[in-house]
Amino acid sequence: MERLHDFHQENKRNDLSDPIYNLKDFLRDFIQCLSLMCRGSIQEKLQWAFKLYDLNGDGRITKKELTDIVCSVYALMGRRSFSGAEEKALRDHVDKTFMKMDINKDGVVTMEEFMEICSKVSMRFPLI
Ligand SMILES: [Ca+2]
Ligand SMILES: [Ca+2]
Repeated sequence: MERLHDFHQENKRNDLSDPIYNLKDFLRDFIQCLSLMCRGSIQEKLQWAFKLYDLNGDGRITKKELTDIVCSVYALMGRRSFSGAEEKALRDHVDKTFMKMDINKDGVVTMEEFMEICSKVSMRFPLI
């Protein structure tokens, strides 16, 4: 599992245009991570997912980190700008999602809260 986190952290640091971290290295690491994801337990996969959201690696997900991830997903889908109404709807959605995830309402989502919420969701929508 640490290897998955290391991969994520490395990709945050490495610019893929950097010749030191070339395509061959990237593909090797990516394939290793896919392999681990396929073999890992549900708990390991959720821990890895938490670390993806925890952008600064401090063990807590903030609303800004969740917002940044959602915006990154939209950017990957080709959406880089939003109308005022779309941006408000997006922020409202992030706010509601974050409020559900932040069980003790202290302004951050811990690994424990993340795991608890994900387990409730997976009970409603069982993973095959
Ligand atoms: Ca964080
Ligand atoms: Ca919390």
